[in-house]
Amino acid sequence: MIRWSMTVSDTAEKIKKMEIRGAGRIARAAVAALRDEAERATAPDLPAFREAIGHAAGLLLATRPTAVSLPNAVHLVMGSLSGDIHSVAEAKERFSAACTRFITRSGEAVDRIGTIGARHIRDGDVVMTHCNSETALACLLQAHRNGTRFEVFATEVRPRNQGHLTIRTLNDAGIRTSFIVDSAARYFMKEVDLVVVGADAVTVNGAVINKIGTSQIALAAHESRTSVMVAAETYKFAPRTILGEWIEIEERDAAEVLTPEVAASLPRVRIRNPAFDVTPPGYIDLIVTEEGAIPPQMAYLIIRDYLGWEIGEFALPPSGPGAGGCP
Ligand code: RI2
Repeated sequence: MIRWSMTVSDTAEKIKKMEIRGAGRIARAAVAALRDEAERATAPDLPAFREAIGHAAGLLLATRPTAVSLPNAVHLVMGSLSGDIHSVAEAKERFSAACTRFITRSGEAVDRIGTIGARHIRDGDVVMTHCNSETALACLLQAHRNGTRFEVFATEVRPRNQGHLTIRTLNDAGIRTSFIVDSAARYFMKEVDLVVVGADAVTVNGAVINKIGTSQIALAAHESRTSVMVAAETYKFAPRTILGEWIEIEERDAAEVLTPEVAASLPRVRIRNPAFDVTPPGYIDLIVTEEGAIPPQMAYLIIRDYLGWEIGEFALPPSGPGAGGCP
């Protein structure tokens, strides 16, 4: 089978420019690029191989700061290069297998979330979605395949208009859809039974970081007692938040919002363009993961039981007398 191979720098550039976008796709593309890089590598020995892959991983990690699927995926596959390895050939084999495993599992996770999430969509429901999440869409598409009759309100998603991708998918699947500007979300919320969105990151307290505007929609849903369901693979949960680290919210180029010419004519106006916002756990009813649906308050368990230690993002301090901790 011929596999399309892209260099790490090509992939990094495409992620930065959002030609490759969506938290899950970014993670899979980064891992696929690392796998290709490893297969092509001509490093003379193991330290040189590890260094080359580490450097490539660094380039990918520097592309977009918010979606933790990216560092989680990279750390997960980089873990396969630690421990006893005796040759470059063995390292390549282990690394390639780890990358393929991640890509396969990531795809399977989306399917399983679709199956579970679809069960929360009932006949006659009106569903609102925001941005373009393949995981959220998996729930809608599966519900449609199950024969559930429902309709969707999809937002435009300024400034990058990812809503256009969403309505294309919904249209092609034959799902009745209304396309609305972002600011119409509250106006229509009284007609909506369920909000379904994806996630770029989930913190230890169950807050969800997703496309800018998600928290306003969740607030409007909360006000009108509409349920909010988040579709998120376990590798979107952020172990580092256990250690008190914050998730950085990416602020993108002002040119996405106003053309440079218009911006230049408004010297006293500052353009702000955050790509994501934070929805507090109190506005979320359910997070559907491939391990099952959980209330946001259970985010810690997902990190502890399915993710954190495997990724190795946090090491427990050594135990025993005199070994760190409080005096
Ligand atoms: P899936 C996207 O970010 C959106 O915020 C979307 O909700 C989220 O990633 C999750 O997407 P962006 O890349 O992984 O458009 O579910 O900034 O596809």
